[in-house]
Amino acid sequence: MNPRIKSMAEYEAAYQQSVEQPEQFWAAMAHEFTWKKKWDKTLSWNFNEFDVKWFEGGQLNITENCLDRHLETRGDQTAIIWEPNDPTHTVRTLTYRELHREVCKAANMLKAQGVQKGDRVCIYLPMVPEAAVIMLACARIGAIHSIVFAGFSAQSLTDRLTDAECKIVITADGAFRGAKAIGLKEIVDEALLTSPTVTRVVVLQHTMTPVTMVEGRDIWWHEAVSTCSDVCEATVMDAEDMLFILYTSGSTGKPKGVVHTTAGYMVWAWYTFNNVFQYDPGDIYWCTADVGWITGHSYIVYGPLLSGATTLMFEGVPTYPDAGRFWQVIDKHKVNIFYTAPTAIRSLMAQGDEFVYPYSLESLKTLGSVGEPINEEAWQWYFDNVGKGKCWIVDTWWQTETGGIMISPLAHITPTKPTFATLPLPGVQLMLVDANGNELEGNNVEGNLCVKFPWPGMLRTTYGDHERCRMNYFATYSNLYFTGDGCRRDYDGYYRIIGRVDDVINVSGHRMGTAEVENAINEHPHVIESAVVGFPHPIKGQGIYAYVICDHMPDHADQRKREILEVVSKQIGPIAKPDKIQFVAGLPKTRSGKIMRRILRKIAEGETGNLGDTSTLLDPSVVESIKNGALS
Ligand code: 7RM
Repeated sequence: MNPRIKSMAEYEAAYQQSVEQPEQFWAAMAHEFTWKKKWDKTLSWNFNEFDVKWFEGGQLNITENCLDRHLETRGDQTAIIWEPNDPTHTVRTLTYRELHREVCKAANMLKAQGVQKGDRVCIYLPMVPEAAVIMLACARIGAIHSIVFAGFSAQSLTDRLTDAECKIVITADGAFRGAKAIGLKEIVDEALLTSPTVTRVVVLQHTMTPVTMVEGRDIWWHEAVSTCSDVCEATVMDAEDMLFILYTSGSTGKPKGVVHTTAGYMVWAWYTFNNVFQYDPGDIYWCTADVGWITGHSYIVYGPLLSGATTLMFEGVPTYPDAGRFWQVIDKHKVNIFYTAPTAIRSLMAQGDEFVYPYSLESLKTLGSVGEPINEEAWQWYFDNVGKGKCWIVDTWWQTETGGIMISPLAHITPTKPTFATLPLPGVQLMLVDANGNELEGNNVEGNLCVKFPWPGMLRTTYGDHERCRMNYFATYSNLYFTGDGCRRDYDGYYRIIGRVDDVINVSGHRMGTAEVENAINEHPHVIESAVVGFPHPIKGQGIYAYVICDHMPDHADQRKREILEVVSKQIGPIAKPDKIQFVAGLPKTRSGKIMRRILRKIAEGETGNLGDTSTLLDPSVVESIKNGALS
């Protein structure tokens, strides 16, 4: 079977084979790679205990497949193009050969700092090529990277460092974001006051922001690598050895560390990248995500490099120096494939078409969307104004846990329909179920989205707590992976993702647990209790609406609101700041003490009439008073 699908007939054949003979299908794909030793058993699995292994007994190193494998054929081809925050600053490029050298140097640097196979390395960096270099350097020596998005607060960083027991943090003096420079090292210093496992900090010089270096703990990247050799043999890894941890929010508690392992993730990132985007040699590919999110892992770094692609990394923001920045970068680098999030599309659409018109955008062939449902208006604007009516739009549905794209059109192959992620990729066996777990068969049905068979890129556990992982994903419905999303299958059998059905909200494509935000708000000394829900937001997709009970109704409500925003920023990061805060005297609770979020959601949506059944409430009168004080 040729790994690259070229027509709908080939898609159908590949899909069918992937269901009927999954092991043969994925074994054929895995043979495309360089292995130290081929695997003994392609797949073993059990969803109820949750134990999944792909390519067991196989040995390899993913960086040999990202780098060494390409040296002979495309060593001088550009691997990474880096576009800085400031358009007047110099672009950097790294060929595959140069990237290979940088990775080997950084790998030797990590070794020299005492990092060993299996150790966890935290990466807290801006969008610079060194972020990709250090990820691959970790993988080169079998260390497990845990990237923390550089917009998260010191407290969030501490939580993640502690959970993964990281030994070392790789950071920078600062990060440029539009007109601002953010002091990253300062945030790391604060986080390390309460992160006992970290004994070393490597600091990349980037913004030239002055920093304090702690004697015996902190070292400069450029000094540490200066003496390192650019030759580093790749450590032999087992197929199921951990490749990375990435923290993501769920409906309860603190974010959990989703674990991906080596071979399955590799095959999935590569297979999905190739087929969804239909990447052709020479194409310039740009994904606007940050490497701190799974999209950055799979579709800025691993997927493209495994495929020998040229991947563009952008340090800046869509609106700096103005709202034409994305389009200017596309023309400047002749980008062929562009992958971004609906929230970015909506915010640029709101700025007016005059920011798009000056640019030709004629290099574009394919446009991608990811992170949240794309509404029809945004889809159409993207198609008409960015794609000029001639580009394919691939609306890609997937999750941190899935490792890579699961439902998506194949560019220039699958007929698209606005707002539909369309069809599952080969290897993805979906099932829609009702609340009781009964399968919804046939078309024109809507229910909870599950997957009934393992795919190579799926998570293997959540770090340090396998039972939590099993409970989260495999206990809701027997023998199924539950995604947490609601989904409709239409008359054509096409899938449309509706959104989360659990207590997770999606704000500008950022996943957040309502409990996480509530816990942050509750840190304010005058807050007694809070309840957080999402509400429809024209740009962000969902906004955050917080109902807050204080010890006394605050006299200076605006002041108190500002304090709460400050607390949330400190606990999680600015992305978690509520859009609306309503002070309330009580929350609608059932007799067993559960907050009825359904009611709060309706009020946040602006619903003033029917709120459904409130008869099970302990005190139905609180609903009236919340309704009266609702913020429009
Ligand atoms: C890749 C990523 C996952 C959640 C997921 C959905 C939502 C993602 C789409 C989408 C509708 C899409 N990973 N989601 N892609 N909803 N259409 N194309 O975003 O772990 O951060 O979030 O995002 O709710 O469960 S994530």
